[in-house]
Amino acid sequence: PGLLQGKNIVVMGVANERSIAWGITKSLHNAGANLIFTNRQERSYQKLIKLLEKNEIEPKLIVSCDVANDESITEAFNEIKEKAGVIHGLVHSVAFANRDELKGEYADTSREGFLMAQEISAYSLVAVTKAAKEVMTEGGSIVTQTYLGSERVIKNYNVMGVAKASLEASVRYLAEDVGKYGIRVNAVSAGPIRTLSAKGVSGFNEKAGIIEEKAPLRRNVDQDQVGDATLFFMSELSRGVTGEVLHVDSGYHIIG
Ligand code: 0WD
Repeated sequence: PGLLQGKNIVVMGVANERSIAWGITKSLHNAGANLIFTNRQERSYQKLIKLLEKNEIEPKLIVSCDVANDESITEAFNEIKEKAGVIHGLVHSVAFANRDELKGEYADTSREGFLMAQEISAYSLVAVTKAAKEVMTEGGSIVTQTYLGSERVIKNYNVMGVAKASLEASVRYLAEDVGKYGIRVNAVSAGPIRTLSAKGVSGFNEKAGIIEEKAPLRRNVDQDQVGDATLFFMSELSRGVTGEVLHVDSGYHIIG
């Protein structure tokens, strides 16, 4: 049997075939998990239905959830509780910042843009952890997606880098809060991957090129590699690990 046989896992953030959450979906499905999906937009819902059909993945449940809205989060997790009873994992793969704040100088960030990036990209993990822990009555694992721009100044990443720093600090505080219930909280810090969201950050090609040149492995990572690292965090193989940020970036973060 697979590592996640009989486990109910919620995946948030499949927008299309390129989404990191889609690579994660394939890894978790291959390990035998029952998958529950949430998405924000009707457009993503239609894409998800087609992707699942094409890949012969039977979802346990699909619910709509806008992480900017407390009511939407409450409704989504109530429906999950009602229809699935218990969940054992949650994948948070959601972020947002205005495109015009992902270029130029960080010092030009607007108050509104700063708050929006924090709300959707960092506070959302806090809000969904609070809701998910009520349904994780047998213990569980929560995994979010972050990026090196939280630790270092990476050109154009700006307000999102600061939101990711907040997200990673939240991983540590949340890990302490829910550890007593047998729930672990970790993050995967992926190298640059060409997705819908990545298109919003100026100079993507440049970033990917630097990885091929400078990272120890001399190649970029893909959604499947992030998927397998997330599978590790979801499974009992990582039972001794919480509050951690694991770099899946061909080793780029160790290079000065
Ligand atoms: O290079 C990259 N692509 C990296 C991405 C490197 C390292 C980390 N990451 C992170 C991102 O910052 C994000 O946290 O991975 C996560 C997933 O990003 P992605 O796969 O690159 O992006 P994408 O395919 O655009 O998915 C982002 C999802 C979309 O899903 P839906 O179902 O809503 O279309 O985040 C969603 C976005 O729409 N999203 C929201 N979901 C719920 N409520 C919201 C919201 N308010 N806002 C955005």
